Amino acid sequence: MTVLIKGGTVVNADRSFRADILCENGLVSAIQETIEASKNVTVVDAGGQYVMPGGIDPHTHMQLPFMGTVTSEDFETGTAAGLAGGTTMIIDFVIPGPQQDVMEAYHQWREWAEKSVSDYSFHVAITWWDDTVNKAMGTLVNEYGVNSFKHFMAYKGAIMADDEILVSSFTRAIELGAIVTVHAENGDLVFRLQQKLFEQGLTGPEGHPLSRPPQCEGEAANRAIRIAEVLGVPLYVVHNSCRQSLEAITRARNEGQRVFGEVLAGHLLVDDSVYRDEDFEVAAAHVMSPPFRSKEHQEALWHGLQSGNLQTTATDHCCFCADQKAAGKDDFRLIPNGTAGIENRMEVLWHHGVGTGRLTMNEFVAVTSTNAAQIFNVYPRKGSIAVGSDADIVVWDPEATKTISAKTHHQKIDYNIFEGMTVKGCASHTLSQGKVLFANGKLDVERGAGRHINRPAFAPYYDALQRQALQAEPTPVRR
Ligand code: DUC
Ligand code: ZN
Ligand code: ZN
Repeated sequence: MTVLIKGGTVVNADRSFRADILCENGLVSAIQETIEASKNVTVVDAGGQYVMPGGIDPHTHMQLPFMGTVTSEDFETGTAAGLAGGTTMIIDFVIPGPQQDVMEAYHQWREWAEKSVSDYSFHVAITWWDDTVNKAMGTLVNEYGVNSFKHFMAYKGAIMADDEILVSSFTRAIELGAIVTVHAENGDLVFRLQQKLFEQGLTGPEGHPLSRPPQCEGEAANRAIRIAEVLGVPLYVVHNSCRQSLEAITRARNEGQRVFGEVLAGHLLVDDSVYRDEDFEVAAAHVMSPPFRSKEHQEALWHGLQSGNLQTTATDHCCFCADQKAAGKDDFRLIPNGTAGIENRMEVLWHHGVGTGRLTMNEFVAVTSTNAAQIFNVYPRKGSIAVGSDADIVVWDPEATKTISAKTHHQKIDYNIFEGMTVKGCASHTLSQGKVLFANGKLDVERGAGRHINRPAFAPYYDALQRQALQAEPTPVRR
């Protein structure tokens, strides 16, 4: 399929310019002020619209077995919903169970993802440690295009990584040229607070945020940052929800440390009053970790994004329907954690970010696509409209308005955390691999058309290796 996107303004992270774009064989083949349409070319009229790199959501959980159930959204429906909102690539997570063989888990997730309709890649979680895990990390980096490893500092008794695991895994990541990521919440504290609140009779979803205060997140973020600092490994902190973790990241960045921070669209726009809703279904629908926070935290997160101390936006798309959330009717600790958002991330960010003047259009592209591509090493194949890049493109209509609702969204979940929000600016067309898969409200996708995207290792971290060598061979004091 050859597609010509005509009449639009190209918006990349670094600049905007008027140009037509030709897409052939899945790639951008030409960008010129005017390209004439030849025969057999599909023309997308982008007059009055912006043409931007397709969104990259670096944090999703499709088809995740979690808390006794499996998310309602799988890789096919989830990537399709992403396309409807302008997102053309996800980075999902392989999460081995405690003691599960890491390679076995990896192959299982790869098989599940084969039905994706757009491109995908995987972070791999390190949930336990022994020599086989150490070896698997090497195999994943050297043979399977994995360059990022995730660590859950919460979920005690399940997938939590304690400090010993963090130190082992971070050390291995340095040798391999991989980046490490953390879900930063102090799992021991959360466990203790959950127990205490439940014993005090607080069994409903309002207990969820109380059991996971911002201090738990700030402590864990700071701990991971300091461990990463000592070992010299680059660190990416996922879903920062509060001032405390943002401050830890900002401090470290000011000290010259290579630390990156992600923020979810939900954490920017939904506040913690939802947990006090009298309808259990509504309150439970918002149970995710870390929880939604007060407006003061939201404001801090916007500032983090504006200042560049937070570089990426994601969704933690992790869908559970009301019947699944009901597992925690009498005990908030059993409500499966997760909310949706892949379809709405870009439009709510545009409306509340670009529409309010908090972000420029170029910054919008940076935080929805380019920065993730650079941090996770798929740039400029992804995250840029350039000759030779993948033709993953969103045509953005800045004048279109839409009211978000679970009744009309494509996400496979019966609730939308942005329900009733009217946004101005949304995707009119989304192209993946040079094919128009979403146009004017309609999806036209092919199961299995998505590809696994290899992400090569980074250049060796020489300074970290040197520092380690110095630590390994300290100079004794002559006495
Ligand atoms: N948080 C969630 O809300 N769901 C999945 C995993 C996570 O960390
Ligand atoms: Zn998480
Ligand atoms: Zn997550």
